[in-house]
Amino acid sequence: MKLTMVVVTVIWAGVILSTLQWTIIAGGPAGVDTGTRVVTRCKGENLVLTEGNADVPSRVLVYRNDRLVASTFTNASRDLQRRLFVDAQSSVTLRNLSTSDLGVYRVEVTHSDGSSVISSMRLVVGEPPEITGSRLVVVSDTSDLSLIRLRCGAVTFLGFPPVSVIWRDPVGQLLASTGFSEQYFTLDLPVTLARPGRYSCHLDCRDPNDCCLDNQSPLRQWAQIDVQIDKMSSEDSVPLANFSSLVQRVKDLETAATSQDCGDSGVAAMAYLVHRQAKCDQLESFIDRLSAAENTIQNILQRPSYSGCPVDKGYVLYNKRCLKLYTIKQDYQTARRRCETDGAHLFNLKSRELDGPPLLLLLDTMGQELSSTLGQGLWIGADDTVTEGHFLWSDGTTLLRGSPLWSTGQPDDANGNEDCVEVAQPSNIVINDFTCSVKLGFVCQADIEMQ
Ligand SMILES: [Ca+2]
Ligand SMILES: [Ca+2]
Repeated sequence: MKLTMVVVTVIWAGVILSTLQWTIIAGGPAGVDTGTRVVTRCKGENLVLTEGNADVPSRVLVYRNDRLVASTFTNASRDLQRRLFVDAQSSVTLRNLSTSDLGVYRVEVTHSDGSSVISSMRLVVGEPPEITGSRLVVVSDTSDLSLIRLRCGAVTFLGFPPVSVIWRDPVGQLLASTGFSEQYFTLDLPVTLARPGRYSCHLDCRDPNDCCLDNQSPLRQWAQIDVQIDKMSSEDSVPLANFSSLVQRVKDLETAATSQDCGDSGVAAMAYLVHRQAKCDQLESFIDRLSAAENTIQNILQRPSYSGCPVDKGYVLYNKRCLKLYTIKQDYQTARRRCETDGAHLFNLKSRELDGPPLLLLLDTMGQELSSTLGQGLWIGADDTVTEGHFLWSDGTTLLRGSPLWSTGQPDDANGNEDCVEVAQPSNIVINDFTCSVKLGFVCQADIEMQ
């Protein structure tokens, strides 16, 4: 499933990176083909293939995948019947789009003066996701003592472009899903890091270009679950939710232990003493557990929050890294300043093992992938602009020339003009020194406090 998602998002990345506009350039008598543009619409929408012009009599031919499907003189037939219209003003409209409509459309408009315009577009038809029931549900799975797994779904079809699920923790921090299996997006919370309280999930479809989902769709609503966290794992653990009932229990035991209910006979007195001893032992055990529960509560109250990830600026926590991807390409210095405006810095990718997975998760979530070509990667926060050959990370620490992160033969300071560092993924994640003035996408990182 993961592989399928990656493949689909890669295709989609290609689509959104293409110009969505439909460019027409009037040509000479022979006509000019202006190249194929990609246009995306959602299923059920209408698409104007060409605007008409009532003032200039013209003849229109419409082709799909090089087959003539309609013209000024003939109505569309077969699957395009009563949906593809060429009207008297020579405008061409395709209504109520279905997924089978995707393909390359070419429209040839020949005017009465002999001039003509040829334009073509590749139509991509998006589809909304589908779920079981009318809205998302979220459930928790605590079968693993060290991990709370929240599951959000059930998504029977991810849609195209595929949606993902984003999570909100009890303090409003946004978290990316950590997986997807059996129709559910998952969020794994290590018990030691999780916060008790309300977690929510919803389909991550903030940009209308990202998925085909109506703004009013109930699928957009947050699904919520209250998570209680039991910090103790032994058999004597005391769920915090039971804290008040535990206090009551101790009070009851104290009352019982101090009551003076001596029987008349020796046997009764002995039975009373045994019973009382048992009660006292039980009381002690409960007091121990009560004090352990108090300590746990203190620890939770004193725990520093992993605050500082500026959610309001679009940063999201990926595996303990607070990151944001900028797809609009900038030269290195502009990218650096952009991050700084956010109170962040260019991403310090110091460890392939620790920083690589959050980077790939960020890209996957954004429907992007890391370029396999050096020179087309993403700017990260390292450069040798101060002293040639001495690379520094944006936090001032040294990036060694012998670091295993470098691609083979790098850094090479090609043409004596490569002082900034990009990340790419020919097979493994690698870094390369590159020309700072080249415009690349980039990743910003905000420093956050983890416990
Ligand atoms: Ca250099
Ligand atoms: Ca280089």
